[in-house]
Amino acid sequence: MTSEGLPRRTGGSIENYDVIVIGAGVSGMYALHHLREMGLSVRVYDGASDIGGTWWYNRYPGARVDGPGSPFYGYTFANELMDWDWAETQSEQSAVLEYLEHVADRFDLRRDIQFETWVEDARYDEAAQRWTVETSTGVSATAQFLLCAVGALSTPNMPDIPGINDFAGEVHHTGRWPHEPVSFRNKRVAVIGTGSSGIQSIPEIARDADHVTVLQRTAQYSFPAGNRPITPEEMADARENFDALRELMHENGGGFPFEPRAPRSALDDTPEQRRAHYEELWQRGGFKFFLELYSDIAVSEEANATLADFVRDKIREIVHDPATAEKLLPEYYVMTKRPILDDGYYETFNRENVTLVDLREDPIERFTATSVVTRTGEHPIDLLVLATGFDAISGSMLRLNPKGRGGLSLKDRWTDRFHNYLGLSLAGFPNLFMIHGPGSPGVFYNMPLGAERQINWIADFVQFMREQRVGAAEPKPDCEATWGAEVSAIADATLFPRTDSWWTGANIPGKPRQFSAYLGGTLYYQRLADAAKDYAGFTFEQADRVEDAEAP
Ligand code: NA7
Repeated sequence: MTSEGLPRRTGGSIENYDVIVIGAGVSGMYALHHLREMGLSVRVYDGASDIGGTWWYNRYPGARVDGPGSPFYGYTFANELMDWDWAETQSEQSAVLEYLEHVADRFDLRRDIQFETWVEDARYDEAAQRWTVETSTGVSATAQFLLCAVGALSTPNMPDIPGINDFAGEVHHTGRWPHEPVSFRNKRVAVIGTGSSGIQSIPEIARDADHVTVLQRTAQYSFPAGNRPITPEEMADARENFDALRELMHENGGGFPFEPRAPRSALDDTPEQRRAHYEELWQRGGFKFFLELYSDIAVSEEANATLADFVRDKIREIVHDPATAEKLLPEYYVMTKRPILDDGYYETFNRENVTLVDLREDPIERFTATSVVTRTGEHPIDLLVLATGFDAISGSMLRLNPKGRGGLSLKDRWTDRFHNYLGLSLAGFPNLFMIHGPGSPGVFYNMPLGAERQINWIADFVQFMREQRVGAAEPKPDCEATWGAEVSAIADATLFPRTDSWWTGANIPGKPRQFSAYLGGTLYYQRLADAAKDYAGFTFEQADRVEDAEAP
């Protein structure tokens, strides 16, 4: 197949493609490669200056892979990419970015990516059966398909605190970290936020800064990252057995190369056995902690309390000052906010130069040019770190705000909940696909692998549409409703929706409160396979305008 016969450029400013991909992160890069291999013309736009998405932006000190360890956080589509040498299990940001640069070079991706180009508008043209995008550089482009690889964690959440814009010192959001080094030396630093980004960066900042004030709204459960060098033997083994490991990853509910474990309740063990089990996992550290846990931690309040108590005891044990330890004790159901991996987070509060402010009892009142003022006093600071997270999962799609049939905007469609089908398509928005959007496993799955699997499905669907000379396809509203009910039913059987988190949208004022990830593990991929048998969940319009001589 080739482009649809329309000129690639008309009048110098309108370009026409088969597929427009928004985002050149892990997902967008693979989408470009795979769709281009199919013979489609593809154009990728990204606001950043180079590839990498989340790994391009999140350069804060301590930023590391905190999901599946290397070498299994990466692409699986080409065995040769396993030749890459990973140094550590929890690779640092620069190592992941280097790997992605290598992938971009190896598959010559950059020639079809336009960087420093923000897609400002995306509109569906019903008559043409095509999407038109307008970009910040003045270039407009059209394509039959719009693939939104806009990132599940890429729209920063900027706190709205009185006087914050009056603060005269440096201000950096962890998700928009400067490329030039940030020096903390001889500086008094305040960090707002104790999610993964805050907890990864605070120990690093504290090593250099004169003083660090940690402004904590919610005390967190954090677990040892267990980072260590990867041995040459481990790399050799992973390379040799990658075909089998990939299969294991497909069979595992989280996309990891681990054998499925027989379910075992925390309540079947004695308190001593449980403690020994938790202690062993704690000492080993890493994401495997969560995968080797009892199977009912996230569903039974009683089982949950056993792990929560264990971590609270650890905090009391590690932190010397009892008053500080008390403030650090989390109260929510453990695991119901994104589990955090750290390297010496709680220990950092034993340093002389670190102060913890519990914002629940001592809230921020305002910023001045030189300080942050809380109810009980003023903290003079030189530099402010916003580790305040993201408008996650649905946020980047809402910021793009595509306009579908009849000009309906996504913002107007997603007022009550994040309607979607299979976590990748939207009724009223034909030929538009999302990667890691609401309704998909997204952040609950090994993300590069999840992206590959969604993109492979979308690519097969595109192929099917072109073979059938279909111009437009969109999901049926009743299939969206059934999908939404399934996503919610699975989540409601767990403790996850009971906690305020970015998984539920609770971190962004005014967002629909909905647990938006699909928690069914491998069932998701079964559902995708079933849907692709006859694509009965979609309505189709024949191609009226697509004049592709070579299309079947
Ligand atoms: P998170 O996990 O959303 O953490 C953000 C933190 O910032 C969290 O502690 C929030 O407290 C806090 N926050 C947000 N807004 C405010 C305001 N206005 N005042 C005080 N505190 C605030 O984002 P991360 O970047 O750490 O991690 C995102 C994911 O990236 C991570 O899970 C990995 O998957 C990679 P809250 O808990 O909401 O009370």
